Amino acid sequence: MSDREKLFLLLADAVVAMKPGRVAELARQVIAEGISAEEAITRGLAAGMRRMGEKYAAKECFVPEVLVASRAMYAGFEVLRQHVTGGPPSRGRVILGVVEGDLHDIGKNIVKVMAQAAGFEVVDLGRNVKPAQFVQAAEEAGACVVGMSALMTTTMVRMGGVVAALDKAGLRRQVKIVVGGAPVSAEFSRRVGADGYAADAHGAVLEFERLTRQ
Ligand code: B1M
Repeated sequence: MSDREKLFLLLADAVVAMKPGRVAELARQVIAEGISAEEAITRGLAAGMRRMGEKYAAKECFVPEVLVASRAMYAGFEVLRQHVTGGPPSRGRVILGVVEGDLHDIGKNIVKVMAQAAGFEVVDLGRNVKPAQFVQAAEEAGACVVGMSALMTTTMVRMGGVVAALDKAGLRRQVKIVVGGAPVSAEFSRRVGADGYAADAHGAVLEFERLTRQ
């Protein structure tokens, strides 16, 4: 295993161990060693959070621990986000939000940082976002992409409503729609009429790039 791979693993381990100080220290080491901040976010911080999610699903930990781990992840984020290399000045505006009824925003926040790193301007609507808010933001910002996140099977169904609202507002031609979040799949994205889907934050940015190139 190379030194950088080891560092990514240590970062993920420190997130799982819920140690913000250690995560921040390792993030500073990433920068000092000239390693890509984007890669450290995806393969270190996000990987650690994914492991926490799996531990939770296996009943090896509880929600408070997942939240403390997310605080550790954000400690690393704060260090790394200043070092993510931007793409060209602006590749366009992306509206991001977690759909109505859903308060899970950790994954969406990772997508946000990765999109900003790639040169997109992000308008972050936060969580529990109603269809009308997506429409208003897309109109006001002249957005090229609307990205939606959902973490629950009960809320992912709201994505179709947002697609319909954008359509009704006459924005569907100019705005590409990308969906994601743990229960969402490529098949589901097609069913709700989205243009793109990604399983992780890196994939989300690739989708934004693909769809804005067309
Ligand atoms: Co809750 N929760 N939660 N939760 N929570 C889940 C999602 C759940 C699967 C746990 C379980 O039961 N096994 C379950 C949903 C079940 C279902 O589908 N129906 C669940 C539930 C039921 C609930 C409550 C109802 C619990 C209750 O109160 N009884 C409640 C609902 C609140 C609400 O939303 N209305 C609730 C509350 C919470 C907390 C507030 C305590 C907290 C959220 C804190 C926060 O986000 N600020 C929380 C947490 C932490 C979780 C788990 C443990 C972890 C989620 C997470 O952050 N993962 C989760 C269990 C699990 O995942 N196994 C669970 C890490 C994150 C980095 O991954 O968000 O998937 P993720 O993001 C990834 C990809 O999905 C992708 O990229 C990201 C980074 O690579 N991605 C995109 C995400 N968005 C994207 C958008 C894109 C593209 C890719 O394009 C635009």
